[in-house]
Amino acid sequence: MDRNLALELVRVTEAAALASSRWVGKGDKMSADEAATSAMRRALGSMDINGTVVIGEGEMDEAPMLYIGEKVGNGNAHEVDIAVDPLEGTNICAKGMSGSIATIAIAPRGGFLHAPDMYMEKMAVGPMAKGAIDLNESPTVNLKRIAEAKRCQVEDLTVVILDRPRHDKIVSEIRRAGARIHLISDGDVAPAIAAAVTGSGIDMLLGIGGAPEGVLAAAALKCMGGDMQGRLVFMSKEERNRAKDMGIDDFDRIYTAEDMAKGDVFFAATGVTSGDLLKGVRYFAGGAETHSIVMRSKSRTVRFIETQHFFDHKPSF
Ligand code: VTB
Repeated sequence: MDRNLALELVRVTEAAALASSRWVGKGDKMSADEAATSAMRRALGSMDINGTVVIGEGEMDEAPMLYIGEKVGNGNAHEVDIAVDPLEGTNICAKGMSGSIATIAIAPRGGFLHAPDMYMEKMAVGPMAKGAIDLNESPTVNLKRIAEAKRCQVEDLTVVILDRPRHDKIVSEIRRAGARIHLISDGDVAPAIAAAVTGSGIDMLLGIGGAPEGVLAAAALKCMGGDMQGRLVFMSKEERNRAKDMGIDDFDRIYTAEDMAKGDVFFAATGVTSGDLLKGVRYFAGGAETHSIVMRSKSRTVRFIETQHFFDHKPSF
């Protein structure tokens, strides 16, 4: 795929971030998500791709735009899978809390795991700990292996976990093991990526979150040479049946980043509210500044891009 797709992807996430950032702290997560989704859909329309949304805003009858199966792009050239979360962390945005981002990833057709909208048990680390993780082992064992791989002490490690009752047991175990914990209210894609950014202060994402968000994180970690494992968590027979309908038959399978994002993968994200990975949108008279990350698995190139937008010369957000 054309390497310039990466820079076009930043335009897509910048548009979504600029549109949704007008809703920061307004207490209206639906409007924030709609703003991000329509801006992303508009920006995708001019891309030189023949894209099919495989991770999106929901099924066709649930979402007006960027629904699973929707065709996006101008239809030229590359036939690709598209995975989007136009506003990852709608609650965070609506409350003006940290860590909401606009995200997109593309892969060759058939490259993404078509994760159903259900939970996934996730473990994500950066390149230094690649090969050291195993979802079949306890958090204590994994922390020891990660510390050994990163040539540090367990006590030096920081683990990001969604602040949910389902994580009480692993939180207690991690505290007993001696590692530090950063509990987040929402948004586990950005911290998973931050685990692969040297100096981020984050070493691992652990716990149960959304499976679609897991595929997006896997795409990013593949681009960065990080490591990730995911295992679907079925909360009902209906969810098992839905997964089966999507071609998933091994319900206990551990998916690696490569399993979830195959081929030449691109990933981009733009900060909406500042967090562990990216700065949020900051306004100035007549414009705004955005902070994005964009990368490609083939080159392993990771770019952080600060962009100044001047609304007199482009659509205002
Ligand atoms: C997870 C997480 C997401 O929503 O899906 C979470 O992966 C929902 O978890 O990043 P609960 O059902 O326990 O609320 C996010 O935090 C935001 O979409």
